Amino acid sequence: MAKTALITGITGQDGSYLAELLRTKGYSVHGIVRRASTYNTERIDHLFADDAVTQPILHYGDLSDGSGLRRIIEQVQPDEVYNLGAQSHVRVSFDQAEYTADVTGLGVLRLLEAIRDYSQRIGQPMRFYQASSSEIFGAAKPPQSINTPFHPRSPYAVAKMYAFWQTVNHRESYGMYACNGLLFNHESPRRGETFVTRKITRAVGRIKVGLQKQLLLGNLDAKRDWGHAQDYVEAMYLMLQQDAPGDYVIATGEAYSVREFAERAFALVDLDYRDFVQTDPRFFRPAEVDYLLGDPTETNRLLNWHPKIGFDQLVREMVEADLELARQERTLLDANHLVGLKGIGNE
Ligand code: NAP
Ligand code: G4F
Repeated sequence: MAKTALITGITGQDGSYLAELLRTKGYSVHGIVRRASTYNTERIDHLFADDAVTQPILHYGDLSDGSGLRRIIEQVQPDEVYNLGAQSHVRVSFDQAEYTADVTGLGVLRLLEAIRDYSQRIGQPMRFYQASSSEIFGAAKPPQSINTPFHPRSPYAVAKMYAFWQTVNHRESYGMYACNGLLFNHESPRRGETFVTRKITRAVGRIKVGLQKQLLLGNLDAKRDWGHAQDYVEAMYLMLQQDAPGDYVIATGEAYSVREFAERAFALVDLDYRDFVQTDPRFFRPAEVDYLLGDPTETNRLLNWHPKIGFDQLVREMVEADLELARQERTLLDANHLVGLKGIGNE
């Protein structure tokens, strides 16, 4: 029998790659999409070009709407639930702290309780994956492993920490198969354009074709352990295929600064980042996470998971995709079609 998976956040970067992966494994994939005034399925539209049998089935829902989540769980009866939905931007969480706590924190409790009640009622266990984050390590000294104490530094990180412990608590209290994946930063050409890597590679493409003159950034010295989202969704899947549930750190074990990312990205199109990048106080955060470097040794052993795509390949893939996008924008502009910059300006 084919397994059924339900993905919250299917329209996001990770949700789109996970939906692709689960399809290749023969799953029937369902996804929760929040209602917006414009279409927000751009990252998964290609999945609807294929055979109708393998297309994901989408449901309107929202992590702030517990009764809607319960209804979807009862309709879909999934074997596995992947909770990837969140207000996921750290900088924005300082502006929308209460909303972030509601969706990124409480949303997990709503989902866990819906699963608990329905599983108990029909006697069918469901496996649960929580998209936890390296952000909850925050100010903790690197390298961070599963044994490192948490020290969150933003409303987002505090909400993810709450969600982490709710997931552990449902495992310990009710025997649920519930896992936390503490994923370090992972990127791709599908990364949201207001996260720093994509902000850089979008600018590289646009500057190269003459659509942008400079790039304003915040803290260039922050360091992150950057992997590729395609590798990381494989780890999510593996976590739900083990004999027992657990919590896992997913990382590459290598860290680079924002400055190093920018340097390499600009160099790939024969430009010097110092000619274009300027710092702007708008992009600094009230509290910064200076240095995230994961120790994935335990995970490598337990899940036999190893990332395949390294830092250089990641930067190259993102730059190439965004250069192509910028060329398309250039063509549109030359044909008198408007090309607008997105974002509200402090992300
Ligand atoms: P993303 O691209 O920002 O996607 C977030 C998803 O959540 C989108 O589908 C979004 O829908 C959905 N969403 C937002 N608010 C929602 C709500 N109120 N109800 C239901 N869905 C909602 O994030 P990502 O990079 O794929 O990350 C996936 C998950 O992993 C997130 O929980 C994130 O916090 C976590 N995480 C990410 C990283 C990373 O480096 N990427 C690392 C650690 C943890 P729209 O498309 O409509 O906006
Ligand atoms: O790309 P970022 O916005 O990602 P951040 O804050 O590390 O969060 C991401 O990774 C987390 C995992 O650790 C996820 F949980 C979370 O959902 C998200 O996916 O910023 C990375 C670094 C920060 O130190 C930031 O201060 O880049 C620095 N930075 C410098 N200038 C900038 C900018 N970040 C952004 N977004 N924009 C800038 O102009």
